[in-house]
Amino acid sequence: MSIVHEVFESVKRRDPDQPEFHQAVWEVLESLEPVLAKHPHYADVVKRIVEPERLIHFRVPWVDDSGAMHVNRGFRIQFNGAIGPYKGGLRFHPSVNASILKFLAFEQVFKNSLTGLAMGGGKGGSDFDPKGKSDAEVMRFCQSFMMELWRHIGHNLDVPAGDIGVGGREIGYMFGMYRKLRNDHESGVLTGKGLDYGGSLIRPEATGYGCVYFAREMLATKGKSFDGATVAISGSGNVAQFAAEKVLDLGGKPVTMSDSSGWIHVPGGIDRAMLASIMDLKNNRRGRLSEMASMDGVTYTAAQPEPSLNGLWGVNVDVALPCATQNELNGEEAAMLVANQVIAVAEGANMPCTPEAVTAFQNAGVLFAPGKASNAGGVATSGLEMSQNSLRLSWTREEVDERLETIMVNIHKNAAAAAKEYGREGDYVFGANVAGFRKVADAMIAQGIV
Ligand code: NDP
Ligand code: 2IT
Repeated sequence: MSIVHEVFESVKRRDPDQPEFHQAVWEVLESLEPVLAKHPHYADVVKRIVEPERLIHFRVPWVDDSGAMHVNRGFRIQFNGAIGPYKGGLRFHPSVNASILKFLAFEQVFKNSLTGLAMGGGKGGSDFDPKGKSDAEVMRFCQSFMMELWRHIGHNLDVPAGDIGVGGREIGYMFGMYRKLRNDHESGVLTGKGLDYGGSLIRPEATGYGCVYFAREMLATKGKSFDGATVAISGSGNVAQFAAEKVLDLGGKPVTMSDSSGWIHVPGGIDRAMLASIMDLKNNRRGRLSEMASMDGVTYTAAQPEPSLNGLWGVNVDVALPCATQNELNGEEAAMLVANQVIAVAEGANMPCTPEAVTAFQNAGVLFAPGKASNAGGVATSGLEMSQNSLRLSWTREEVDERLETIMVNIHKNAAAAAKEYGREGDYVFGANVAGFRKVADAMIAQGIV
């Protein structure tokens, strides 16, 4: 049995109940087979790289507005710190468990390496559901979460940020409690902060903008662009909103968005005014997309339980940007996009396409960007926020955006070059895995067996 198969079998044997983690690990290991054939000295690294350095699991008790007590689970996975402090978001969603957070933390290791910045990989979160909770309940939950997490993080140790269910509001509450417990204004301990207390301009926009910059680079390799292109976007949260904004900036036409209850189709295109009302609905009123159903030019379709296919992926578009959650686009849905001659698919979310979907796109010659490359703009700009915190300076919007764009262009270039080096031209999955792996692996070898 080859080393990668041996390692994969041991991952499955040790944690048989972690399917998302297996999926993320296999996607990387599969790419490493030809690398190990050429560089056998990486074998020991591969055995170590699939095991988190540290996994923290804690109780998060909190009291709701009626006085009733609830207990949630809190986690932080410090997966790999070889090239920098652990870095990665916190997710608050009822589906959160060790498998999902280990998959996310594992992906983060390679993603952060691709940014070229000194950041290791981590992820955390809770099975807490912020939906329908009052601000005061969210605040008490965040405070309780931080009452344990604070002892495990620090600006040189581990720097959390947002992810699903964690945005500016939650980061603010967590930063406040961290500052109180530490008695220290350690601004670099969290990223995604408000602008008044150490946040960076462009961090809210960065993941969506970065995804579109990456897709633009892929399209350019085929002489295409966003100008006049129709674009299917899923999700309507942080990543989806700013992906839509950048598509508009580049002359494209976003025609869909979704939440977990359903999706909207706007054949005439979601324009800036409609996007502004979606942002207000989601970020301020915390409502549902179904509220858009009565608007002119909008068709709303309620989500159907699986195995129904998501009709959003049946809309005829040039580009698809899945920006909601893992495994939201399966092989059959990919076949619908292929049948409509989609040109490019760039993952704004983490692992939104199932392995069958990825294979369908690649077999059809569709340009396909894996999330660890195309959504790296968020964490890259978190890295820029950390730099500004260390400098005690704030860069302008233009300066941060320019650095973000340069980073995305470089990730595209490096992933394409690594693919080409192994005769896999145009295979961004392979290229991103190999380019991300090499830096971490070389750092791990240099630091000895630790
Ligand atoms: P938000 O919480 O802001 O938005 C999430 C969106 O996805 C919402 O529209 C939500 O709908 C939808 N969604 C979430 N879970 C499900 C589900 N199980 N089924 C259907 N729809 C779902 O999160 P973000 O926009 O920040 O994150 C979206 C994706 O991007 C995630 O995969 C995240 O890991 C990834 N990502 C985020 C980065 C960031 O900087 N924020 C950086 C890189 C990647 P509803 O409100 O109904 O739940
Ligand atoms: O998945 C991700 O890259 C994020 N949620 C962002 C992490 C970060 O530290 O900004």
